[in-house]
Amino acid sequence: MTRGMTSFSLSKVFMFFSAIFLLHGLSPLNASVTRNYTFKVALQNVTRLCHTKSMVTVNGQFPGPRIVAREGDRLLIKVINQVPNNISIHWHGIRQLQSGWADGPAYVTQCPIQTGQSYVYNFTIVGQRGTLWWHAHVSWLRASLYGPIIILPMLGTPYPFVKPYKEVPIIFGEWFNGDTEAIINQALQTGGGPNVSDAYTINGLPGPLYNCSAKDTFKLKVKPSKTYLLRLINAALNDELFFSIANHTLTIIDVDAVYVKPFETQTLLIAPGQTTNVLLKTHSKIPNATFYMMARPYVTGQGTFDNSTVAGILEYKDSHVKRLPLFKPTLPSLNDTSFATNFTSRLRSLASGKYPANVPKKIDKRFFFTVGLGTSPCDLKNQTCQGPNGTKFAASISNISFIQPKTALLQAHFFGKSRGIYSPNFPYSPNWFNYTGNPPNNTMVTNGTKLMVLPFNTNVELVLQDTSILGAESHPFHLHGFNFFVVGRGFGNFDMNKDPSKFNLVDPVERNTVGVPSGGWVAIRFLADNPGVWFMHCHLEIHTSWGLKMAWLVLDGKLPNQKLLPPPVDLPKC
Ligand SMILES: *[C@@H]1O[C@H](CO)[C@@H](O)[C@H](O)[C@H]1NC(C)=O
Ligand SMILES: *[C@@H]1O[C@H](CO)[C@@H](O)[C@H](O)[C@H]1NC(C)=O
Ligand SMILES: *[C@@H]1O[C@H](CO)[C@@H](O)[C@H](O)[C@H]1NC(C)=O
Ligand SMILES: *[C@@H]1O[C@H](CO)[C@@H](O)[C@H](O)[C@H]1NC(C)=O
Ligand SMILES: *[C@@H]1O[C@H](CO)[C@@H](O)[C@H](O)[C@H]1NC(C)=O
Ligand SMILES: *[C@@H]1O[C@H](CO)[C@@H](O)[C@H](O)[C@H]1NC(C)=O
Ligand SMILES: *[C@@H]1O[C@H](CO)[C@@H](O)[C@H](O)[C@H]1NC(C)=O
Ligand SMILES: *[C@@H]1O[C@H](CO)[C@@H](O)[C@H](O)[C@H]1NC(C)=O
Ligand SMILES: *[C@@H]1O[C@H](CO)[C@@H](O)[C@H](O)[C@H]1NC(C)=O
Ligand SMILES: *[C@@H]1O[C@H](CO)[C@@H](O)[C@H](O)[C@H]1NC(C)=O
Ligand SMILES: *[C@@H]1O[C@H](CO)[C@@H](O)[C@H](O)[C@H]1NC(C)=O
Ligand SMILES: *[C@@H]1O[C@H](CO)[C@@H](O)[C@H](O)[C@H]1NC(C)=O
Ligand SMILES: [Cu+2]
Repeated sequence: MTRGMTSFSLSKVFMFFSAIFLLHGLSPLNASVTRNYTFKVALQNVTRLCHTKSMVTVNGQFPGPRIVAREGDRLLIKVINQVPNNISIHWHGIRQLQSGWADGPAYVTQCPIQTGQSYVYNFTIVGQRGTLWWHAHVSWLRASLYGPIIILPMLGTPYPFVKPYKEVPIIFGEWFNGDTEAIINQALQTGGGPNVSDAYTINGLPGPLYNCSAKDTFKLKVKPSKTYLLRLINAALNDELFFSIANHTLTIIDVDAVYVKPFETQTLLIAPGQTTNVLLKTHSKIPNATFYMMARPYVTGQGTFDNSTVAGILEYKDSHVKRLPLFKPTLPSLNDTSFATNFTSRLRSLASGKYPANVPKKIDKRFFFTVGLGTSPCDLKNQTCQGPNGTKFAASISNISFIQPKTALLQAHFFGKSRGIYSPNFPYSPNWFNYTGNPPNNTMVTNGTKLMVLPFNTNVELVLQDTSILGAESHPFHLHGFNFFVVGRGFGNFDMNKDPSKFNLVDPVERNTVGVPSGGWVAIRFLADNPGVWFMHCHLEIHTSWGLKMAWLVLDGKLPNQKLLPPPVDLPKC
């Protein structure tokens, strides 16, 4: 069965937008089947804010098609590259147990799919239910190549909350009037910060608060006294977002495809890479009003950013009055760290008998990594670079800015050809300095392609410490191949004598992307039970581009089901 809408023209895509994004009658999906999708990566002209540009899309759709599956299903997704760019797709948050070849980050688990070539991503969904998403994982192509992955519980397994009347994916993105590949290439060449986006989008639509955009507004038409499940995804390149719907309360029930203890809030925070499922209970009487849903960024860094606001409209069907008053939500200020801290601290695993929180209790290896921005020397011949003091911006983990290899790390590992590709010596911790104190004199980073090697089934504790070298900043950190438990977080420098006693080992939130607090630290734990090479990076795309990334190499276990399988025959070549 091939889903997707390859034959639709784009105008039809717009017309049917709200229709295709309402998930009607999903319950007939069978249990544990193989679901086949075809993703044709092709150029498509798309117009927003009165700017038309040729964009890289999947099946001509922007945002891309949604994948709908049940826990336990196998997915076979054939990606066919019909654009000039190299392509690879990452299935963000999917565990990829024993299927590391299907994870997708370019030059980490695979060489990219070249023009005219194809690759079948082949993996099963194990022990996850909720919302994840897929996106390109090469250069900045995820600006337009992204879409939802909707994972329903196994057939006959109910949600641990009221059955929703309807389910609606809401995917946030960033629209640039310019070509994002040109923007990142120029930034990397000059060493300066990249141009910021021109709009945020909800399901690809910027909405009425931008010039020339009112017709491109996401509308959610609801009935009274119903519960809607909104599946929120932040696919923005570089911005964490606050989100709120006027006059409506949201109940958070799942993040990153793991159930959480439900709690109510007017506003939520969602970082790039994160997903959040919320219940929206509509008013019992049809209100004579319409309501904006709005999102705008949460920003802690020093650089310029897109401070605009995207809006969609929540409207009740069959409202009596024609011209209805419109209510707007109140969003936190752009730098409201106290809201961010408060909201984040309320996220707790459901930790029930059926959905336990299997937090590693006995730790085998402890790591302490710093994360943050720095500088590298200018390599322009006649000009000064546009980073701080004529340098280039760089970013690093433990002062090592990652150099992308020319072939995939996983292949190099599997075939025993790591020499000259990577070295297995990522440090356990960096040299000490006052991470969040006055910046050190030397802001220059080192660089390399270093991996941290873990024996199979290592219980890992990792503290990620933000630095203030070029100013403190929140970094949404994403680990491939695993979920982790967020056992602790705090501000200032992590104190290894005092802070661990405050760790939550009972019901910490389990997820795949976590914000390292601005000027603070976060402690995570995971069990390294998945053999392969697993990328870990900041999900602010510009920080990844500047080198804020590294990879773990998890070795095979002894049993047959603990080993990385040989690569598929169609694995792309570099
Ligand atoms: C999907 O493809 C696989 C392998 O090509 C095939 O065995 C299976 O029947 C297909 N499933 C559907 C639902 O078409
Ligand atoms: C996009 O627009 C350009 C200029 O009008 C046109 O040449 C091209 O064929 C269009 N591409 C697609 C995929 O429709
Ligand atoms: C998908 O992977 C499974 C497990 O390795 C394998 O048995 C199956 O043949 C693969 N399917 C395709 C179409 O490659
Ligand atoms: C929406 O909220 C505003 C401010 O809190 C309030 O004044 C207004 O009456 C509410 N409107 C509806 C229709 O609930
Ligand atoms: C909305 O307006 C209609 C007609 O004016 C009225 O009958 C209805 O009670 C109003 N609803 C609310 C919630 O005020
Ligand atoms: C957004 O930034 C622009 C340019 O820096 C500034 O003029 C404007 O006031 C800002 N808007 C908001 C809502 O902060
Ligand atoms: C947040 O920004 C406002 C101005 O928009 C400023 O007055 C305030 O000091 C800032 N707060 C923090 C914590 O940076
Ligand atoms: C945190 O949020 C809760 C619930 O909204 C609120 O009651 C509490 O006052 C907040 N605390 C802080 C420090 O903002
Ligand atoms: C650098 O400057 C020299 C002399 O002005 C010029 O000949 C050369 O082309 C310049 N090189 C670059 C890379 O701009
Ligand atoms: C840039 O130079 C100024 C003045 O020399 C200095 O105060 C500042 O720390 C430097 N910044 C960086 C990032 O090196
Ligand atoms: C680190 O810097 C902070 C802020 O300047 C300061 O309060 C703290 O005492 C310093 N810590 C150490 C161990 O030097
Ligand atoms: C940093 O530079 C300042 C001023 O030049 C100097 O006083 C200080 O000793 C330097 N610190 C280190 C650690 O080199
Ligand atoms: Cu970052």
